[in-house]
Amino acid sequence: MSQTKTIITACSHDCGGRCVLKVHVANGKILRIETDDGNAPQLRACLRGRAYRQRVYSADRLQYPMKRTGERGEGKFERTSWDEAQDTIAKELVRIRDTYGNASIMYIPGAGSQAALHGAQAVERLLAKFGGYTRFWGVPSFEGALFASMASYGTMMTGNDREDLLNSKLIIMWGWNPAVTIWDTGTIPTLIKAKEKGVRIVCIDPRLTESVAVLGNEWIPIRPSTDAAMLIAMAYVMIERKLQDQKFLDTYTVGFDRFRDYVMGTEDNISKTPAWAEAITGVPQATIERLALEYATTKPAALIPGWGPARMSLGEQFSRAAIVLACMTGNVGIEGGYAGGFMRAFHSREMGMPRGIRNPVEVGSSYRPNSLYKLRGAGHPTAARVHAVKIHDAILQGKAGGYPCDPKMAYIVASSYPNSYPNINKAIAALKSLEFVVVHEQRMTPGAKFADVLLPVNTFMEREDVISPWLGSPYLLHMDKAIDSIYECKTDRDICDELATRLGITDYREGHIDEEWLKLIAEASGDVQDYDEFKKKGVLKLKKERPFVAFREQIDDPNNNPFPTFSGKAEIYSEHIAEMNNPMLPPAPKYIPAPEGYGDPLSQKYPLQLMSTHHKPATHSSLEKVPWLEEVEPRRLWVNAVDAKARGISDGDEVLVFNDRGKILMKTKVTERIMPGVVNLCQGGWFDISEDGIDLGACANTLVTDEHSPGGAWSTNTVLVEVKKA
Ligand SMILES: Nc1nc2c(c(=O)[nH]1)N[C@H]1C(S)=C(S)[C@@H](COP(=O)(O)OP(=O)(O)OC[C@H]3O[C@@H](n4cnc5c(=O)[nH]c(N)nc54)[C@H](O)[C@@H]3O)O[C@H]1N2
Ligand SMILES: Nc1nc2c(c(=O)[nH]1)N[C@H]1C(S)=C(S)[C@@H](COP(=O)(O)OP(=O)(O)OC[C@H]3O[C@@H](n4cnc5c(=O)[nH]c(N)nc54)[C@H](O)[C@@H]3O)O[C@H]1N2
Ligand SMILES: [Mo]
Repeated sequence: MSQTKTIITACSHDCGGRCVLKVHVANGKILRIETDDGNAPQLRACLRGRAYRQRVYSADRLQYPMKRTGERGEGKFERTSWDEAQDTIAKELVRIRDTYGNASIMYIPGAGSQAALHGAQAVERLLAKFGGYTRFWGVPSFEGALFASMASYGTMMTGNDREDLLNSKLIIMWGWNPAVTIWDTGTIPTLIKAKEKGVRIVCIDPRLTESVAVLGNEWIPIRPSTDAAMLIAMAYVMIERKLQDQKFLDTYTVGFDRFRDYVMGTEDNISKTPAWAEAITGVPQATIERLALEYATTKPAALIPGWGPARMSLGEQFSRAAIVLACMTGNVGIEGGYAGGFMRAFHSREMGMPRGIRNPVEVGSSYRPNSLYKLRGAGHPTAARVHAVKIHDAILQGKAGGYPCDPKMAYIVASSYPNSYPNINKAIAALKSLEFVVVHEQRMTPGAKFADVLLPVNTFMEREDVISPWLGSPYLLHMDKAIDSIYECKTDRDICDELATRLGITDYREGHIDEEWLKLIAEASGDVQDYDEFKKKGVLKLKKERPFVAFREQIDDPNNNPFPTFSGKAEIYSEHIAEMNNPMLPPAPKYIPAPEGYGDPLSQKYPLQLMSTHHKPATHSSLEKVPWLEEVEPRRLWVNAVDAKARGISDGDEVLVFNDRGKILMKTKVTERIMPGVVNLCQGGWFDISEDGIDLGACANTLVTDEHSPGGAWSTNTVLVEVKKA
C-alpha cells in the first residue's frame, strides 16, 4: 500500500467561485476531496468541486485521439495515434490558410479552464503565431453590463470588496443569485453576516431563488426584460419628491437633465410613473414607490445589478439605468454603497499569460462602430470579429452575408460550442457545412461529436497551474497536480507545442518550460514574493488596510481624480453613444420594449417568457453526467402553477417546450417559486436532437435566439416559448 498524499488545488471551471480543493490521493488515484478549513476567510468549495472525482473518472472521458468515421456530428469515431491526428491537423491548417487565408480559421475558445497557463489560450497563441484567425466578440456573461460600465464610468473596475457590504444599511439584489452562482467565494458568507447584522435585503427576480430564500427580507417578482422600466419609475419617484442627491449629480456626473426630461415626460409626453411601470413590469406601483423612497433615504445602500437581467435583447439599458440610480442616491464611491456596472473589485493584477501576441488578422482592422473604442481601457472588438451569437450565421453566410470572413474550419477548445450558444439547430447546420473541425475536449460532449479530429485533454487535477479569483477578491491560488494524466490525455499546451513543431513555429514556448512560466506569471502579479512558498501553501490570502471601494478617489478628491470617461465625470448621458445614432441604443438609459420580450406580438403565438439561468449543480455544460450532482437537482422546466393548470400540466409531467427555433421534451417542476407567465430552464443540458428534431437533452439553447443587443449582450433571457403536455 502506498501512502495517501494530500495536494491542494482549485477548481478552474468558469463558475463564479475559485475555491480550495484538498485532494487525497493514493496509488495515483483520487480517493476523496475536501476543502479549505484553514484561516479565515475560508475559501470553501461547493458541491461541484467536491464531486469532481466522479467527473475525472467519468465514463465519457476521452481516452485517446480519434478521427471521424461517420457523418459529421453522428459521433462515430475510430482511435488514431497522436502522430496521425496532429499530422492531419497541421496539414489541414496549412491547406486552409494557403487556399482561403487565415481569416477563414474560426477560433472558438470557451470558458472550460480559467487558470493562467492551461486552456484555450494555448491555441490562441499557436494560431497567432500561425498568421492569425477570426475570433468572436461579445462575452456571454456580461457584455450588457460591460457596455454600461464603459459608457457610464469608463472602466470595469466598478465593484467594492464583498466585506464592504457589511457597511450597507440596505442591499438590493437585482437579478442576482450568488447562493447559486457564487460571484466570488466569500460572497454568501458575507451576505449572511450582513443579514445577521440586521441589514435589510430585497431581491428582485422573476424567481424565488435560493438567495431570496436564505437572505431576502422581501421578494419582488418582475417580468423578465422589463427591469429598466422599474428603475426608471423609481427615478421618477425620487425626482418628483426632490429626493435625488443633486449635489452628487452636479459634482460628479453629466447629463442628468437629459435623463430627467425623459423620465418626467418633457421629452415624449409620457411620465414614467410607477403606474406606467406597473403595466410593463407586473410590479405593483405601491411597491415601486416604496422601494424608491427606501433606496433614496437609506444611506449607504447597495443596489447590485446582476448580469442575468442584462443578458437580454436590450440588456445595456437595465445596467445603465441601475448606474443612474446609484448616482442619484449618491451611493458611488462610498463605503456601504455600490456603483453597479461591471463590478470588478481589483487588488492584484490578474494572473495570466502575458498578452502581446496580436492576432495578425486583426492588425489594421478598424474598430466596430458600436464599440466604445474611444473610452480608455475598453475591450475593443474590431470589425474583423464576429459576434459570438452570430458564429453560425457567419459560417453559413460568410462575406456575402456581411460578415468579415468566409469561415472554412473551426478550431474549438475548452468550449462546449455549440451547446452553450444560442440556436442549436442553426449551429448544427453551420458545423456540418465546414471543411474541417478540430476539437480539444475532456469528454464526449455534444460538441465533440462534430469533430473531424478529436483530441483528449487532461483535467486540472492532472496538471499544475495558478489562478486568480473571478472578480478580484484578495487572494491567489496555486493548483498543484493531483494525479498524472490519465489514458493518453495531454495538456492543450503540449498539443499546441507539438503542432507548432509540425507547422515550423519554433518559439511556441518562448524559451520557458511550463513550470518556469508559472513562476513568471505568479510573480508578475506583484503579490507572490516566494513562489515555492506559494506552491507549498496553495493559497495566498492578501491583507489590506481598508476595503476596496470603486471610485473612492474620484469622490474624495474630484479635482485630482477624474472618472476615466471623456468628460471626466460619470456619464448619465453619453455623447459617444449619441454619435452611434441607434434608436435602440439611446445615449441616456430608456425603457424600450424588448424584441421577443414582454408584449412582443410574437407572444400571441408563444405566450411564455423563457429564462435560462445558471444551474446549482452545474457549471454551464461542464459538469453534466456527474451522478452525484444530477442527484442534487435534476434539470426541470420551472412552470408556475397557474400556467401549468391552464395547460393541464402536473408536477413532473413530460412537456414539449417549443418555438420556431426548436423543441425540447423534458420534465417540469410546477412551483410558486416562479412568477406566472415565466418559465425557466437552467442552461447547460447536453443537447440530444432526435431524428424527429426534438431535443431530449434539455439544452435551453435549442430555443434561445441568436440575436444580440446593440451593445453586444446575449439575449438568453428574452425568449418566447409555448409549453404543452407531451
Ligand atoms: N452554479 C453555477 N454558478 C455559476 C455558473 C454556473 O454555470 N453554475 N456560471 C458562472 C458564470 S460564467 C457566470 S457569467 C455567472 C452568471 O451569473 P448571473 O448572470 O448572475 O446568473 P443567472 O442565473 O443567469 O442570473 C441571475 C438571476 O437573474 C435572474 N434574472 C434573469 N432574467 C432576469 C430579468 O429580466 N430581470 C430580473 N430582475 N432578474 C432576472 C434569474 O432568475 C437569476 O436568479 O454565474 C457564474 N456562476
Ligand atoms: N441559454 C444560455 N446559454 C448560456 C448562458 C445562459 O445564461 N443561458 N450563459 C453563458 C455564459 S455566462 C457562459 S460563460 C457560457 C459558457 O459556455 P462555454 O464557454 O462553452 O463553457 P462550458 O459549457 O462550461 O464548456 C466548456 C467545455 O470545456 C471543456 N474543458 C474544460 N477544461 C478544459 C481544458 O482545460 N481544455 C479543454 N480543451 N477543454 C476543457 C469542458 O469539458 C466543456 O465541455 O455559456 C453561455 N451560454
Ligand atoms: Mo459566464
